[in-house]
Amino acid sequence: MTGDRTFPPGFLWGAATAAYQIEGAVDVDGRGPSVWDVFAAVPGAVVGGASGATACDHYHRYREDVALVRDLGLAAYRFSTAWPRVMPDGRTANPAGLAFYDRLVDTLLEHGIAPVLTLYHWDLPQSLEERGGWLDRDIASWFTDYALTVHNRLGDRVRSWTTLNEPFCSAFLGYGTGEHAPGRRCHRDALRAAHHHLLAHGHAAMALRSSGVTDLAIALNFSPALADAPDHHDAVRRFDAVHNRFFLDPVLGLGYPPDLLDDIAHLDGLTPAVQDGDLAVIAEPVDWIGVNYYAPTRVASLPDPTEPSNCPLPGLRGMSVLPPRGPLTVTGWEQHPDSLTDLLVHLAERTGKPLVVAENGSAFPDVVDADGRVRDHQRVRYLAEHLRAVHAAIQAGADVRGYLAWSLLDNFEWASGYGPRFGVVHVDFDSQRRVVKDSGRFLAQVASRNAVPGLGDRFD
Ligand code: IFM
Repeated sequence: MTGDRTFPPGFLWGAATAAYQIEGAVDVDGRGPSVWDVFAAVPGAVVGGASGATACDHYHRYREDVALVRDLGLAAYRFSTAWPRVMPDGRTANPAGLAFYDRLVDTLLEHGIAPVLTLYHWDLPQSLEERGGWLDRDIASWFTDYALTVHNRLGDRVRSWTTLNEPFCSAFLGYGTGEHAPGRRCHRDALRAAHHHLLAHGHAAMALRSSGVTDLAIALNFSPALADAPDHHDAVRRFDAVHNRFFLDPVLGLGYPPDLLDDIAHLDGLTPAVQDGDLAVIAEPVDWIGVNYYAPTRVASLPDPTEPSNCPLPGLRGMSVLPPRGPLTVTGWEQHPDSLTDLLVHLAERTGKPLVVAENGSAFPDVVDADGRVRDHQRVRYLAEHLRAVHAAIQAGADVRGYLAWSLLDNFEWASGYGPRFGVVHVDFDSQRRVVKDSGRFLAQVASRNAVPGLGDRFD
């Protein structure tokens, strides 16, 4: 096509999922309960009273799902292992649980698909939550033992290891706002939980390194703050500190940002949790940063810098979060691909590390047409625009090595249940029938040509 934007040779194309969102089989082969099983059973916690009990039944249908990845021509598949499947009580290995990931990895490799393994995508074993969960500092060693157990079993075949996915969500939404499992609502605790996530990352990263891992990452969710005028600069700074730099800077060896520590000092939550030597552990170098990007956040400063924010993140004051601007996705997120370009360019400069877009995607109201096709034009457009944005970042010098679309399958979208569909493959949750959407065909075409069509080019 005339306006093709070609990616560097070897650019990694793939799709991503997470265990609790797709596996189902929550009480099969010895899996123990996770915080999400317990949270989803609380009335009102999840839209429609839904849970991941069945989800996409991927536990039983993984061969079919891997075949889909192959049919899409994707070279990589990012998935997470479920801690409560591997260690039902969080501490004791379950051979049947490990055997599932053995089968999954072997099937991926049989099809020539590179496994990109994430160790933690929010499904903490409930028994560990009952011992304090992410509020207990010992979780750093519990997580490290789990990481080594998985690595001992799969390390001969899995090259790419990611410790945590989006600790922002499991700490702040799980322990601060209560929107996610375990549903606690205390900002002081959320800060402590966040530090323990990073500490667990650092300890596990060191242990994995010692075990020979040479492809190690953490996946962070970034939301760039946008303001209409320069006099709202302080709102941008405050939001960026809590949402983005809180997690990135310690991983880079920069410690917690001083301005963040000032902003959250009144909560007295973070500093008491940090012990001597912690920041050195968290600074264990990673090989790449997983960049999860969906949307920016619009912000404005408040005249009184001590006034509480309407955004319930720990410590946010003196600023407000403004409504997103259309066109929006089903989850109400603004579509703003330029923010992805800016983010990647900024992260490349700030981190000096290779980047992989480990998640990016959109939910729209998909319909299976009478002819069996899902014409999800809005998602095709979102994908095309965001891929052009990634390409623009590469052109501007960012070392972006891959793009893993969120998600391979429609799945359990946490507190939103099964409403928002993020998949490039449609799932009928009654029949478990999979249908590749037009967006899946589009992604396949992009992957096979290693190029995204230009603005004027049509995709049919
Ligand atoms: O579904 C989630 C995923 O688990 C983590 N990142 C954002 C996605 C969409 O909300």
